[in-house]
Amino acid sequence: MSSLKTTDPQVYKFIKGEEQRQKLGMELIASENYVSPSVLEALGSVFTNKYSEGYPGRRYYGGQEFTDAVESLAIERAKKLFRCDHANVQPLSGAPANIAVYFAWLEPGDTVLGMDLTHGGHLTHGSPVTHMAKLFNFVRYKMKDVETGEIDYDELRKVARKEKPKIILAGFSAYPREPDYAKMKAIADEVGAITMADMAHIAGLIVAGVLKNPFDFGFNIITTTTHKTLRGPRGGMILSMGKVSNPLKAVEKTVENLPTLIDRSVFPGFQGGPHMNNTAAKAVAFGEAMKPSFKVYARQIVKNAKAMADELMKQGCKLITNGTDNHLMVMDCIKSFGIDGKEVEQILDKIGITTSKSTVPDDPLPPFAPSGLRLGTPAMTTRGMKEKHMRQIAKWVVDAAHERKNSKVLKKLKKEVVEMSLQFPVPGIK
Ligand code: DSN
Repeated sequence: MSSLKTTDPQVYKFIKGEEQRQKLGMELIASENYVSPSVLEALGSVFTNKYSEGYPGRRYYGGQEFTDAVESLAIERAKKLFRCDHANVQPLSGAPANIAVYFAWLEPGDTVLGMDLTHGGHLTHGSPVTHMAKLFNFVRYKMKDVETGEIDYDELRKVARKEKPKIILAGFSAYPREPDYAKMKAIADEVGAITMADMAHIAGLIVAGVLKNPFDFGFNIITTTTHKTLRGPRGGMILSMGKVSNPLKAVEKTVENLPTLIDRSVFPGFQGGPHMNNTAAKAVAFGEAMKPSFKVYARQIVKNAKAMADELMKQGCKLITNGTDNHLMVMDCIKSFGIDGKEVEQILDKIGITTSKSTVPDDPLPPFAPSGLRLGTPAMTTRGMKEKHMRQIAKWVVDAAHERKNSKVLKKLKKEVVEMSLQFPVPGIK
């Protein structure tokens, strides 16, 4: 960064500071990861200079020889990874991807049936604070048993029959188990809804074959972010099944036409020019996810999460659903330590372990200081850590929470965290 260092030392200093933070600390935020140096190079490439409104072969600007090629490559790789008919790689992130789907299929006032936010659903699945909640009617399902994580499919069917949703939405940002996609699809068929899976958190685990692919159960649409377990640049993507046709021509609203409806919803319906440096970086990340080593990585993420969950429970912590089948776990901090998730997050910040507070099912506490804490293993697995390291991290989490008033102990824990972090380099950081 010799140019930046000279021209803008302030920004240079912040980037270097962030590099140090990432290098010396441990990243347990379940939705974060470290991209490869190749993804970073594509992100920092001259593709950032280019406007490419439209789709490959059908753009509103000239000079698209290489942008067309790179977007087509990203699309082909995404389709192969998820085994689907169509991929739109232009959504700027997960929220725009979800919103584009709603606008592709719904009319104002239509109903979507999704998971309750405190049970693991996501803000963009119709939280009352979102703009989407003003336009569409979002209704909810929950877990039947928070001890096992089993979704209440009877209730889901009851609500679906009553509310007649146009979309049944599977997908979560804080749910440690796997849903029964077949049951959801059957209920959707009963009430004439399409099925959408927001797989942002687990996309990497799906393409690696570690978790089930909703398309194998007849789902119509998958939305996802491209960072998180997929380990690409920050961005979004919509995958779908159906007939692919010219996105610049209007089509009838049918299930068969979903790919075209989605394309038209993303552009010109919702977004302007796609970020082509991001598209290039997505193509690189998808290429990486096709390699056999990615399968090994994804399997290790889950092994690590299970080890961390097991150790936390051995140390007396209460986890929602008593464990995990994926990359994340949610700890009830009130039950585990008698303090809320915000406080535990702040204590862990002091020792160099980064986490994110989280609600627990039907949380009586507010979202900014909720009862829970979410932890995940994708990032530390990228750095090469294995089960024994996860157990050690779990012990540090518990020690820090118990010894929160003892600054001497916290200082000692931070030193240990830094020492172990330095043994596991962050890709792209020297
Ligand atoms: N903000 C992401 C997460 O942390 O789960 C989801 O959008």
